[in-house]
Amino acid sequence: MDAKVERTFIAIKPDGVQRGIVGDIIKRFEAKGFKLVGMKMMSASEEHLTKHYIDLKEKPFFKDLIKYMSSGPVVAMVWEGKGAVKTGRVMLGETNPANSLPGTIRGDFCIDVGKNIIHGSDSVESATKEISLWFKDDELVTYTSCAFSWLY
Ligand code: DAT
Ligand code: MG
Repeated sequence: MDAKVERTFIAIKPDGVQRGIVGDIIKRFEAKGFKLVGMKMMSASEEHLTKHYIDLKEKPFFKDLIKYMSSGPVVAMVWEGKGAVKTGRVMLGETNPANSLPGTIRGDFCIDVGKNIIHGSDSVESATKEISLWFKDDELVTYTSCAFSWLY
């Protein structure tokens, strides 16, 4: 695969939506140079979220996590670009906002691990799985960004 078309799944969690941080988050990914190829707002079911977080099923916080994630709408997105998965994680900060540096999304906008406002895929493999769980093929858009030749 061409490195420039690596894709990551990013979701603004219900607290990020309720607190009005959607625009700030999108702005950071746009400003970085990543290309938005899919976006939708939806209320995710517990069943859907259980599939998304299946690897954490045995964790003591799993039930609360599903309750929190299904407590309101989320904004699901797919961002594309060179190193989108790894760089996306760097932009998010650490899982626990207390360990996230200022300048990262979690470092700048939230306090508690149970309300950490944003999800980002942790590997190219999980990104592929998550994108196919959250988006149908025809919900992802193919287009050429006019910024492309100024970024690469
Ligand atoms: P990340 O979202 O950084 O990929 P993860 O996949 O390990 O982190 O966990 C998914 C979410 O579960 C995380 O964003 C917040 C919640 N979570 C993780 N560890 C937790 C903990 N120790 N207590 C409460 N919630 C936790
Ligand atoms: Mg994770």
